[in-house]
Amino acid sequence: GCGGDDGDSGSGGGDGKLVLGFSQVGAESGWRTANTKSIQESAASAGVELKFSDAQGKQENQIKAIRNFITQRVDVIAFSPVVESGWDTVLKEAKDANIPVILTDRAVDSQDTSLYKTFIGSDFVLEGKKAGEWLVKDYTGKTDPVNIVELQGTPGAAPANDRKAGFADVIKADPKFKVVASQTGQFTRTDGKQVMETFLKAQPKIDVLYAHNDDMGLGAIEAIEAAGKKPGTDIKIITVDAVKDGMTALSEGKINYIVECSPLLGPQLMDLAKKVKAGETVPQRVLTEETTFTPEQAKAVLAERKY
Ligand code: GZL
Repeated sequence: GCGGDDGDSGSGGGDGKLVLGFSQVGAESGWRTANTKSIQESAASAGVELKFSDAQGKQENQIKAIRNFITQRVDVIAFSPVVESGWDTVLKEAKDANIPVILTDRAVDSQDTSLYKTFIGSDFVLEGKKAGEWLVKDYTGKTDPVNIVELQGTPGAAPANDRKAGFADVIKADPKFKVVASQTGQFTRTDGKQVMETFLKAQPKIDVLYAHNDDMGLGAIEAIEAAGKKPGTDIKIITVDAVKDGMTALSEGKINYIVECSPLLGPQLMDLAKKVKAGETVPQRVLTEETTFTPEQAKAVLAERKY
C-alpha cells in the first residue's frame, strides 16, 4: 500500500510458526533502530514469523498496517503507537477479529484496556522525574535562577507527554528552576539542532537543556558548539535513552546525565506473544529494566553497550 511498507504478504504460519504482525513507528532515532533490531533478531531466534511494517512516523500508516495484519489473519498483532490517541476503532476491529494485540514501547490512552493483552515498555513519567531529580541535586544550595530549555519528543507521543510531566513535577519544588522555552524536536537530531539554534538566538541566558532523547541532545550539541559554547559546561545537558552515541557524548562530558530507556524489548515481546497465542494470562503491564548514567558510569560501560 502507499506510505509505510506493509510487510510481506506471505501465507499465515503454515508450518505451525507463530505469525506476528508488528507495526513500528519509523526510524527517527538511534533508539528506534536498536528497538527494530531487537524485535527482528529475537523473532528469528524465537522461530516467530515476523511481518514487519515501518510507518515512517505516520499514525495512518500504522492503522493501515494493523488492518492488513487483520486481513492476513496473523496470530498476534504488536505495535508501538506513534501517538497516544486515536486507536480505539482499529483496536476494536482486531478484537472483533479475535486477534490479540500487544502494546510495546509507547502507551495508548484508550479507556478500554480489554483492547490489548499487555503493554511492555518504560515508565516515561519516572524517566522525567529521574532527570528532574538529578538537576535538583546538581543545583542544591544555589539560589540564582536556573534557565532551562526543553526539547520535547513527537507531539502527542506518550514519552513526550510523560517525560515533560515527570520533569516538571520534580522541578516545581524550587522556583529558581524556570523552563524558559519548550518545543518539539521530533526525537530527531536534525530538528533538535534547528530548535536549539532558535533557543540560542532567542534566550539571553540558557543554563540547562533537557532533551527527551539523546538524538535531539546530540543535534543540540552541534548548535551549542557552533555558537562557541561548551556543551556540558556552559550549558548542562540531560537526555533520555542511553544509546551508544549519547553515552559517548556523556563519557566526554558533553552531556551531564542520561536516563536510560531500554529499546531491547524483543525477547520479552516474543515470549509474551507465545503466551498470548497459547491463551495464557499475561500481566497487563510489563515494565522494562533501566537505570541512569553519569559520565564516570558511561566510561565504565561504553565498550559493552549493545546499542
Ligand atoms: C521511548 C521511545 C522514544 C525514544 C526515542 O520508549 O518511544 O522514541 O526515547 C524514540 O529516541 O524516537
